[in-house]
Amino acid sequence: LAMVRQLRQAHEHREFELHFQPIFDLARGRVVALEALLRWRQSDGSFVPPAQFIPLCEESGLIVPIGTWVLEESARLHSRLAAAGHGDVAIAVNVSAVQFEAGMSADAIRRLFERHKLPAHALHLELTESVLLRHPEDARSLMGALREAGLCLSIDDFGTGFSSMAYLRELPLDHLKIDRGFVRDVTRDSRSAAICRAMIALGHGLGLSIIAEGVEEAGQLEWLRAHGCDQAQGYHLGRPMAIDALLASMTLQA
Ligand code: G
Ligand code: G
Ligand code: MN
Ligand code: NA
Repeated sequence: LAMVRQLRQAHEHREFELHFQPIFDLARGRVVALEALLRWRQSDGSFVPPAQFIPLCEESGLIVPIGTWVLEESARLHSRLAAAGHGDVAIAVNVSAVQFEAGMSADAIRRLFERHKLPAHALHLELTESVLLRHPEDARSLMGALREAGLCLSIDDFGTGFSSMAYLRELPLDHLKIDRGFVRDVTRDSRSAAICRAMIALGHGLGLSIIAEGVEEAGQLEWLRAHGCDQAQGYHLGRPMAIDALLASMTLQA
């Protein structure tokens, strides 16, 4: 496929970059994490969105070396954050199922933390439900080992896949991310509100902190804060940005 060849070249020629979206703690009103989002830069300066190339990276296996690069780059940027006085801000990295199964090991993560002198919890992994369901026993033992190596683990897009209460009970997790589809109508639709309330209660009952995605309106933010949601991200709070722009905005806030 021509597109796969282009993607391999893009990786070799370092045409991928990471943008970062802030995640806010709602009680303290400050940035506690940045979600790293892969972007493919074109020669005219525009970006191809991930929805258009990540599925192909997964099918071709290219997501494994690209994902390794994303982790390395995130670790490097965490050191920059620390140097700018924001070492307590974590970087959250998306990991797809193929990459989790073929490209992740606790040893590699331990070496990454050592190489970059990262403090524990400097990096979060965002896993989707598909990661957990294909080989639940393997997933559970790898997650335990990764967590011991210093990572925090989140379930991404919670509620959109084949959610199972069994895996929530069994798996070592730190955060649950409420999918933006439930947040969108939370102030207008009693069913969305019921689901968000239930997810917050469920997560808290299991000792997890809850992150709401896709907050686009002040009213959604107020609802989430009033209902005990811990953290939030979305266009209302901050768009994904290149690291230099983001560091400048964080410095202005401080
Ligand atoms: O940035 P955007 O909303 O267009 O991202 C679309 C999708 O691409 C999201 O589901 C996100 O999780 C995924 N994605 C973004 N960056 C990465 C990455 O570095 N690795 C993987 N595996 N998925 C990513
Ligand atoms: O699947 P995942 O949750 O990783 O997807 C993250 C994607 O959501 C990113 O590509 C980001 O661009 C997008 N995103 C972030 N905030 C918002 C928002 O407020 N509204 C919408 N529609 N998308 C958002
Ligand atoms: Mn995510
Ligand atoms: Na999500």
